[in-house]
Amino acid sequence: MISSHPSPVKSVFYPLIQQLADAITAAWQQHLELEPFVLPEDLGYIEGKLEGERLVIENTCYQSQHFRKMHLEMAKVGKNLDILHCVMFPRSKYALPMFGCDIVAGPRGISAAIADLSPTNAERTLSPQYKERLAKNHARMIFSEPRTLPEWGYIFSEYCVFVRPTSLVEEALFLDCVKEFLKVHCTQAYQLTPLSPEQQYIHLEGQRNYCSEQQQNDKTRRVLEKAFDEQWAERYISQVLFDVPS
Ligand code: BLA
Repeated sequence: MISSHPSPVKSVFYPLIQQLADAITAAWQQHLELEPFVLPEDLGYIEGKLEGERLVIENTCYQSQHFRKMHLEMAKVGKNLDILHCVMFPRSKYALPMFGCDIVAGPRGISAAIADLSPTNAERTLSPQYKERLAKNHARMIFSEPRTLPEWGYIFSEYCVFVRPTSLVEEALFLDCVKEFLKVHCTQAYQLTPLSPEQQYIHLEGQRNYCSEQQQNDKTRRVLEKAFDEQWAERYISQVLFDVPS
């Protein structure tokens, strides 16, 4: 059973997930001029149910001068799994990296917290302006349980943080990291001038590659397939989570 309609009641999420969601929307509102972005077929609020597990997805989506789509998703799978997923897709007119963040929390705390500003240019590197500001931030990002990226993780930058936070102090440090990424990203956007069509093509290719690699994440797919079905999961991954820009 799948239904999509306006959210009747707001779900209660793992505290760091709620704090991150609030910080992300606050940064967007503070730095950018937001316009609504309408998701395909009203996928704003979704409920699925299979094997007695209820999956609820709450989507928030905007666009702005620099970003084609800014997507924040909060999902609840049964009582045991809370997920935050966020991607900012730049307009190809601007030489901007992709902001991405994913948090997976269970009853025993957070198993995965990842955040990055991932390059989309041919060299797969961030600009010196980003590097300078992110290097300072990265030096503070010391966690007791860093995690190893999967094979497709080459899409991320050297400033990617992928950890299992083991205390409230580490959760707060991760929150701080995401806030800094967003501040750097949103303020840098205003420094840029539009690219030539040839350069735009290169950045678009970079985005396409990012999305097609992210689509290979079996862990995301499995959760969605279990709560809905294979076809629905494929459509949601390729059209909502990581739609490849045309
Ligand atoms: C991992 N993502 C995961 C995991 C789950 C999900 C269950 C495994 C957790 C773990 O290994 O501890 C599930 N994530 C979801 C679901 C959604 C979601 C169901 O977003 C959406 C409904 N993933 C992203 C983004 C990034 C990302 C934007 O969506 C990075 C910027 C990364 N998630 C990511 C990575 C892993 C992961 C790298 C670990 C994959 C691995 O270890 O193989």
